[in-house]
Amino acid sequence: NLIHIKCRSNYYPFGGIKRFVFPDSLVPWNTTFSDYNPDEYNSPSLTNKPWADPNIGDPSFNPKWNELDGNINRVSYAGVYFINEGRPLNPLGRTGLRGRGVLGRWGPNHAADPVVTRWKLSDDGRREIDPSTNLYILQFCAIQRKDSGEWALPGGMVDPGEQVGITLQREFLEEALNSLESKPDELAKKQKMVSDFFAGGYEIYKGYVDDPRNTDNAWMETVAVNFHDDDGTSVGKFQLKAGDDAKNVKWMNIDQNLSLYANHSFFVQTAAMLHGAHW
Ligand code: RP5
Ligand code: MG
Ligand code: MG
Repeated sequence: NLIHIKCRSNYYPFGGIKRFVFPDSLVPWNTTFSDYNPDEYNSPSLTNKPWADPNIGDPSFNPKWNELDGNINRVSYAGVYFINEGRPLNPLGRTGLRGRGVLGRWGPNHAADPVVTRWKLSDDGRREIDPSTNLYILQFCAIQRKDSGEWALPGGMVDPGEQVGITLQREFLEEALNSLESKPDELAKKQKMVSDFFAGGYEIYKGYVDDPRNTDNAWMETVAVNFHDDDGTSVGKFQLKAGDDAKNVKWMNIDQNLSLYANHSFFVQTAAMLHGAHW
């Protein structure tokens, strides 16, 4: 079972905010922790953003927690979350910070992560084997995030009413193929390739993400889907180009030394297991 760690580091990644730091044993809400007194942070940059909720207490804000609220999905993959003093409570427990931080939604913020894989090939076109495990080496398409500089999956938020399958394609196009800055003919080619390739996919994770932006009242959730180019003839040979919230993109070898954003290493490990690859 997941225990959140990345959202309990000393500093919140934005706004120079310090989290309340405490031991793992005090993470669950049902453990008594009378000295727990974290700060509250609600990023001012969220005010009047069409994709963000109003503040709690705003008379125009009447969210339907744990439900599909119009076209905004406030249902958690982690099950029913509790509401305390009008605020949703992080299903994994305390994070050391109240408020919603920089996240747009109170409660669950839904994302989708494409885990796009291919085999590592040597110069003569043969699959490379790792000598320590004798297994083929899998590679995944990794982006470097502009916000934290960490390497990550090219994922992003599900827009209200958007099908997750569409989010997966859109985010891959934006972050790994720079679709937002492609010329129309180039864009059409990329979209066609991605929609053909993303027709098959295998869901490897659905649930809470241990994202550094999480707070006591707002958190990330995702659906991670593996799309595998077994013979390297489709996306595997396509020219990658970073775009939108990614500053770099590359094919990264998968093994247990990976250090990725949030709990993305776990998603990538699951893909390696699925294909019987080296880890
Ligand atoms: C992570 O944040 C998700 O797993 C996904 O990769 C990402 C979505 O947020 P943005 O990339 O849009 O910031 O929690
Ligand atoms: Mg994005
Ligand atoms: Mg993103």
